[in-house]
Amino acid sequence: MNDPLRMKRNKLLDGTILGALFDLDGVLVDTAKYHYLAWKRLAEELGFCFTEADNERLKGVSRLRSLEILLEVGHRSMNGEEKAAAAEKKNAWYVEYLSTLDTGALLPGSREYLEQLRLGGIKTALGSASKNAPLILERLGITPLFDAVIDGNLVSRAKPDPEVFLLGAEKLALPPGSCVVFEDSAAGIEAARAGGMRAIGVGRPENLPGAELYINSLQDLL
Ligand code: B16
Ligand code: MG
Repeated sequence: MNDPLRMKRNKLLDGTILGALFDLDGVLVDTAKYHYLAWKRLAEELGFCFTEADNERLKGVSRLRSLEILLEVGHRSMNGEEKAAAAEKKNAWYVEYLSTLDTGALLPGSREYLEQLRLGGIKTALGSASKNAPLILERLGITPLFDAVIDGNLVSRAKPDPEVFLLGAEKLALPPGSCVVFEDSAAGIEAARAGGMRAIGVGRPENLPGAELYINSLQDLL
């Protein structure tokens, strides 16, 4: 059958790929809604509205940069100390919301695709900006499906810098050129390419320039 996605999937796992690196939020799990609830609560406390559309700008962005975008939206400013306190407050709320997180938050096909890759001998790593990534993986019961976990605690340069993915490839003991990255943010696709890796966009081509293949979710690759 002439199924273009199936043909691309076969081309993707053509034997040259030895490692797969996954972004977390937006690829494996939908935590954006919890981030949104916590940022909205902070905005309300500061006396302005923060919409879901505004929240789109925070996806894949570091915690501190997210706060700066939120302050831009509300036309507010803070000094460094105030920013640190506000980011900590938001994180405490976010972690509180995560306590309700369960396997239902996994995006379609996440667990199955990770399992399938590992059965096929492909190593897996997480490459996320989130400092809460280990907690989220634990809550979802998918920690054992990763050979390496690189998160916001281990990197100093945010995507589109390739640091997070290069470190992932290094931890997997693989050359970057033998790795593929799954990402839902434009900065993440750019980071993968800058690191010399193949890049698969989870989302629409117009939002994720530079990927070699676009999928709605990992379910498409099963
Ligand atoms: P935290 P990803 C990112 O995760 C989120 O998309 C982004 O909204 C968040 O600000 C960032 O992690 C930092 O998260 O506050 O938990 O350290 O897409 O890189 O997996
Ligand atoms: Mg993401």
